[in-house]
Amino acid sequence: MTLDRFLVRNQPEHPEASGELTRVLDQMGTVAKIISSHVRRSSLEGLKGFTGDTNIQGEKVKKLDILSNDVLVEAFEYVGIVGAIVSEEMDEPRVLHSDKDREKYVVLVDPIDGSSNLDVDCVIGSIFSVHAFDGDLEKAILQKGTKQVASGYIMYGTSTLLVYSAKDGVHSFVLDEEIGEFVMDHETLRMPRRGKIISANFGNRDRWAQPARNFSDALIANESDPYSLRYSGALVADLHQILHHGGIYFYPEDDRRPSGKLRLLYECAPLAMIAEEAGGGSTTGKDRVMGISPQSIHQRVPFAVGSLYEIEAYEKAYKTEPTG
Ligand code: AFP
Repeated sequence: MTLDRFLVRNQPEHPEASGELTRVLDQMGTVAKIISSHVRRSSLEGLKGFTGDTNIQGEKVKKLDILSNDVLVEAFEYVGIVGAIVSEEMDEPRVLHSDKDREKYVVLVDPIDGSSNLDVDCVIGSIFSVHAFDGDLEKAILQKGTKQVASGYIMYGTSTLLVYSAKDGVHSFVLDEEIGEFVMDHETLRMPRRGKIISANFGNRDRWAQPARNFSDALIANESDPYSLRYSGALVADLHQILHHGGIYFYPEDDRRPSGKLRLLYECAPLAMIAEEAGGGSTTGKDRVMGISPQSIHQRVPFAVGSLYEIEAYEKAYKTEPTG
């Protein structure tokens, strides 16, 4: 079953069964193939390293970040029904069309997640979220995660995978490079209720908010049923592993970053939706990530995502020791 066939087969199940969401998701598949081919050839094409610029987040921009951003903008300009793109790499939303009758969606993306991994040939990803758009751009962008029409990620690892949900479960496809198609590897991905993986940057442990420290200390102290630490530097890769084996990824607020590091609209909310659709959850510690009303396009939030058991324990740690 290829991605395009699956999208057409499932079309009537989408809330907007006009075929237009199918076009957006199908185009995401094309984007994934193009970026994947650049990733695979990044050493040969001289795509490693920085451009010399700094983005709105204050982070140094990599060549592949920009190239992937351009691929996404061009691809959705072509589709016609996407009114605008919001990207980690662009200060402001990029308006693609102003034909009010045709625009149906806004696409929000992190073109390359974990880009520091690229220079050492480790796993990276792309994250996307699709919002409905009825002509009011700000309203369309600043929507709660619960309002997402679809979301997903692409993982450039040993294989290239595309994982998405259109609120009908989580579907996973692997790129067959010989035929140039995404082929289904899991029709429905379900996350274990409790897992074995703990994924966080423990180098920051002493800076974390106290509840996050208490939570991780308690998990690690459990000698009878120990957790395995897995942290790759690419959220997509860590979440993908947790989807299969269960556990928790967290990037809490710390004394340098009171709102955490990760961006709500194009990192946390789309992956929170994937987790929830797979039977897991996501929280800031205090609030369900999917329920947060965004205030700005590049807003950051503390983020934990994973199996229900670990997410509940994380929230309990915040209730027991509130951060104020
Ligand atoms: P970039 O997308 O800017 O490379 O950051 C990656 C990321 O957002 C997420 O994918 C990682 O889990 C996390 O940041 C890594 O951050 P630290 O290096 O601070 O652990």
